[in-house]
Amino acid sequence: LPTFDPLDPIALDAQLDDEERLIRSTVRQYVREKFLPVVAEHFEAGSLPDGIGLDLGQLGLLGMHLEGYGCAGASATAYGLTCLELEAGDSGLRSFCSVQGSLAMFAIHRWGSEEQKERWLPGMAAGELIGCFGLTEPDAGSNPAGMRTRAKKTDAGWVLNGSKMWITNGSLADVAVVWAKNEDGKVNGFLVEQGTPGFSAPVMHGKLSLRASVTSELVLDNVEVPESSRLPEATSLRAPLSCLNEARFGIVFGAAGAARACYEAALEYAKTRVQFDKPIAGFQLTQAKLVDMAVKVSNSTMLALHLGRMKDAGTLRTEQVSYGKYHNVSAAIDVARTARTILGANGVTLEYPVLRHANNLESVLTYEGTHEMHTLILGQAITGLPAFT
Ligand code: TGC
Ligand code: FAD
Repeated sequence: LPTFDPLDPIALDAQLDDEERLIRSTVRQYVREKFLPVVAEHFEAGSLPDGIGLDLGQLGLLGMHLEGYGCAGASATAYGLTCLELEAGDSGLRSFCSVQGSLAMFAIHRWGSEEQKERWLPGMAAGELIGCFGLTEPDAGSNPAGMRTRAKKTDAGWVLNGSKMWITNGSLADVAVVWAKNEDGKVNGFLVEQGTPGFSAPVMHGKLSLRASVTSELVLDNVEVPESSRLPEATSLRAPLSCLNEARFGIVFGAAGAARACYEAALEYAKTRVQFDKPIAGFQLTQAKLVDMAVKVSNSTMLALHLGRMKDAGTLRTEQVSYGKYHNVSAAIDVARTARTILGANGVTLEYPVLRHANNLESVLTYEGTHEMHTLILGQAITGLPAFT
């Protein structure tokens, strides 16, 4: 029999094919060599390392699950494993990749015109152009149907008015995918280029979570855009919600990565930290914590792989993506907080990754549909009774 691996107790690695292992190892190496040495200083400063977009573009990770237009055309599972490894680095790094590939690029790829795809996607896949996705507003978070941003048709095109909040990569973006209601109350999507008069993207400060990520407002004050900037295939809320589905899928894997990083840090620490003349890993209470973490990490990874296989087979439903986010983000928060206790006082510092991950995961619990929204999506699927209002 193969030997027991404490970092992979139910041998999930054997479930991956050679190509998946190669992508996984490439991303893991990038994160370990290039990103982890600098993440703490960026988390402290509230910034993102320069050149992240180009690095991820060179590795072929941006929009990697999309076909054509310079995208890699990889499997959903390979994309998921990429998210897992990126988020083992930091949720902010995975968020960068999710927003670029699953939200902004997917929106253009799925709902855009041929001209829009050719104009934007190759540069975005290369990381030379950055995108963001503006759905949430100050008064419309969980309920995007309540958005106030408006698009008014004119002879020359459209005029956009409103504001978006909590937009990842907003101030970095060359193009913002902005969702707005037209005069018929239907949701349309618009590609708003940086520098368009009346459009600004001020950075939001003061986050205690996802600090190694840029979060911005989007302000639209009589922004005039041509008809050619409207995503022609997007005619209802279904369009932005379909993009969320893609990003939520990546989070299912990503959360398992953050949890794995915390478990690994706690196991390593517990084996070397001596108190009462023996390593703290030798105490029953510590072992109970380590086992709980190992089981949660492995179960989350197994669930993510299962959903990845379903997505590749074309059978994955939106409720099942909610199931994954519901389980894996909660499990990751439990693991991160338990890991924090094992590291004692060291656990509250940036020397170790555990509190950084625990804090990040508070955002992950809230964005891409709060834990409560996914509870209600599953509640409706299970009972047939909607309980949103
Ligand atoms: P509802 O009537 O249920 O649906 C409207 C239309 O959309 C379709 N639909 C979906 N399609 C694809 N994927 C999904 N997940 C979908 N959910 C719904 C639905 O079939 C319907 O289609 P059609 O053709 O019949 O019109 O809409 P509702 O207004 O009742 O809303 C339901 C609810 C509450 C589940 C939805 O509003 C929701 O998911 N709210 C949460 C909002 C949210 O997740 N926001 C995230 C913003 S982006 C972000 O957070 C980025 S974080 C950065 C990062 O990812 O790293
Ligand atoms: P609210 O919707 O006001 O919810 C507040 C609380 O009420 C939550 O606990 C919620 O679950 C609960 N609640 C609401 N309705 C119900 C109900 N019917 N039943 C029970 N409980 C309910 N958005 C984007 O569009 N693009 C981005 O790139 C983006 N990036 C983000 C990055 C970060 C770091 C963060 C923190 C957020 C980001 N968001 C982004 C916004 C995110 O999607 C929203 O914060 C999220 O959808 C929740 O909206 P809200 O914060 O307005 O909370």
